Amino acid sequence: MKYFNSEKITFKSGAQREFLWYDPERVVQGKKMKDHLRFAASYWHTFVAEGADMFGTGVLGKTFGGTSPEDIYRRKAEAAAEFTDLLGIEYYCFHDRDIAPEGKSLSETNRNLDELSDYLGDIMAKGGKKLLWGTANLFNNPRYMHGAGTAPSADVFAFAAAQVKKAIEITVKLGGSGYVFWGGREGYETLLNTDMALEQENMARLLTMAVEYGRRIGFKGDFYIEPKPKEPTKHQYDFDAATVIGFLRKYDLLNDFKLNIEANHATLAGHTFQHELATARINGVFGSIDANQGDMLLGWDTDEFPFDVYDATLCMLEVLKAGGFTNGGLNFDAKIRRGSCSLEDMLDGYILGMDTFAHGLLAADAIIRGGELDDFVKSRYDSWNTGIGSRIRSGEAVIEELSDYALSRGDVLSSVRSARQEYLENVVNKKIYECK
Ligand code: XUL
Ligand code: CO
Repeated sequence: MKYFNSEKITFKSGAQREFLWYDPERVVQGKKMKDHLRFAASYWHTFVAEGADMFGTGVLGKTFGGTSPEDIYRRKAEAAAEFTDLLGIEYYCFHDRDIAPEGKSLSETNRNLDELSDYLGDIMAKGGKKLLWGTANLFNNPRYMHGAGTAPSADVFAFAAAQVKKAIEITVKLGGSGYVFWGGREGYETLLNTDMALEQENMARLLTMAVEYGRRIGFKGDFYIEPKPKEPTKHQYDFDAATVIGFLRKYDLLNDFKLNIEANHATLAGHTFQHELATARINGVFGSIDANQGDMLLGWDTDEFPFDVYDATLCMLEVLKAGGFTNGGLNFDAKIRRGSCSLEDMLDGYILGMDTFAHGLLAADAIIRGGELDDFVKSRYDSWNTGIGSRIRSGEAVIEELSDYALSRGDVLSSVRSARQEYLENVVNKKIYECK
């Protein structure tokens, strides 16, 4: 069965659809490009969402010719296998509800999930595709209108826990290397009706139970939290990387979780993508990435396919500095615009994103090899390696000593050097322009 009208997409093939930068077998820093980038297809945007928005219904059917729910979900799985094959993408990610329909009861839903995940797992494994991560959709169904792990109702919390348990089982069954928590409705609209302390404690309880269960049934991959500051709630508890790290530390979960950083969520939080990645890296919790980009003129999560090579370069610089992905990868949590209403437009979207990140990887590699940025940062902080700087760092210096030092030293303005931002920005541009 063929769902997409396209030939296989390869590097500089001269065909109508080709990669200009993504050359999977090309070796960069001793590793193949495909292994640096570990691209994944997001099941929800690619094989489920039909382009509905607040003002209109779907414009691009995703039943793939199926008629009954069972048939439709099987065809989605077949389409996923074909689509990832056409692009040479090795990984995929899903929510439980993306891959099987909800039944009339939780047990019927779980049965649907068992059957359809078997079908999906087999068909993907046959094509050599691997599950990057699974997750539970704890935000769509009306029962979660006030949250799931942070719901005011203990019954809703228990239902969410049951869903997480099952989603972890499916992830393990399909050999997933990660499990994501994105707090869909874990936040609040107004504090007038909210016990923020209890809600956050309960969230920590759910995460603790999930980790304990996952490890007990043999999950060896990484658990991730995906920060996002707002939307759908006015305030999401997992606001940004720093907030999540503080939360994990408070509830003694820092060793159990890494972060899944999403570009558009970073910008919604008022940060750059690079900032969020660097925060994760320096705190030892860099894990995986949801690759997309937002529209700076809009205040919501537009989930566009990334075309900003500059941002992708700084992202890949962080990834390389973090030592690369282990269990994580670049998941395209991205959708084509509603006006792009053919299935093949999705191929163009992925090509756009994959080429952008391939270019970013090459530019980041060139920045590292050139060494200008590293050298500059090193020399900018060189006063910390000798004299008073090293005494402060080692903890030997007390505040009286610093006072005596400052009094004897006189004005320190002469030790202040230029930050040379524009020089460094020129270096980055040059690497982006020159890399091939
Ligand atoms: C929503 C979002 C999700 C998560 C998975 O903004 O990013 O799709 O990645 O639940
Ligand atoms: Co995401």
